[in-house]
Amino acid sequence: MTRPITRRTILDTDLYCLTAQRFSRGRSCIEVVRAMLDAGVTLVQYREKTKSAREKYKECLAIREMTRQAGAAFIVNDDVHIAMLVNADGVHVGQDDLPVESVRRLVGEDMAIGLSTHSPEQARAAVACGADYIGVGPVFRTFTKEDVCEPVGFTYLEWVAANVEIPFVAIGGIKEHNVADIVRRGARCVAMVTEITQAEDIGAKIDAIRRAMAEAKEHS
Ligand code: TZP
Ligand code: MG
Repeated sequence: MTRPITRRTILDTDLYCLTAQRFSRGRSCIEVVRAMLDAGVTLVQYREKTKSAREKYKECLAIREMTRQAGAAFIVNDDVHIAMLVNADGVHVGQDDLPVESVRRLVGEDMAIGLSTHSPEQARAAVACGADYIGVGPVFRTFTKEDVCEPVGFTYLEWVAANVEIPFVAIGGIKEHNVADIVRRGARCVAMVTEITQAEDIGAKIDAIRRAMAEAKEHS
């Protein structure tokens, strides 16, 4: 399935899938991305915290090609230079990474910039500094991310849904069994790491998550 991929539309999808090779049952992140794309996922982020720059670059080149062929968007976490070198559609940064204004000076006007946020103050600042979308989380407790802050819960998510005019994605501890709660609180796009990378059958897991999301949307 192809869709227009621009700074404005990059989050126009239900599921935002991230890589995490160390939580992938011994599969490479490339194999996992293959399964995600085969299941129809149209937004993938490369997030590999412990690999060398050379390895990350090599894998991002491969995933760029795979996502291009699938018509899916590709976002690189943290590494602005790798995002630029592989012609990614976006780069995602956190509160301790390079400021969005500086990233914008590097990547130019076409690449989307996502920023992780954990509070209304950070959300307001993200909009003011020109982020194209924000991450909202961790909604639930997660053990996937190191040095993660306390869960922000539904309060911040609902505040964002009601008050923030740029697209947002909910993240952190989201699973098939709780994704409906996230959708009912106003999230259209949901990001998951381990629920998908650790699934035995990635395609079946993605189908089940999407069904749960569609059902929750219908009833809210
Ligand atoms: N940012 C906030 S929570 C998180 C990131 C990257 C990790 C989410 O991982 P999981 O396995 O979906 O809880
Ligand atoms: Mg970061």
